[in-house]
Amino acid sequence: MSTPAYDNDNIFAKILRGEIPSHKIYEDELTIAFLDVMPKSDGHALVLPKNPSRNIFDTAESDLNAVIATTQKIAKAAMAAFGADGVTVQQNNEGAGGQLVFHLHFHVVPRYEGVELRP
Ligand code: DGP
Repeated sequence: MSTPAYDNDNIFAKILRGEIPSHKIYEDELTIAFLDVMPKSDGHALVLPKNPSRNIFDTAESDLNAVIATTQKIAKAAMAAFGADGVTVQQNNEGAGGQLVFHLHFHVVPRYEGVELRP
């Protein structure tokens, strides 16, 4: 299997370059997190490596390690900040895997007892 090349014009690349706005909630040397514009629950956030990678198939292990460490921080913060009862972490790869934006990202979706996710 060969992974298509990284597209510098994807929407998250533009957010990383500051060309379009986002509601940023966390940033460090290697990663960034911001709120999803189509949240499936209150506090739905996305965690990305700053370095370009399309998805799990082409990302460097160092970026993957950094992004999962940040995902843990954001998941814990969601519990505290939003009073969530749990958190779903999701990561989609390629169109068939549900990926719409082709810069690697993890969804951090706070969950609330008795509340269904939005479509
Ligand atoms: P995925 O299907 O895993 O590629 O999820 C892409 C997510 O990106 C989807 O939940 C909606 C979100 N999204 C799309 N465009 C934007 C945008 O311009 N800003 C933000 N913050 N999120 C976006």
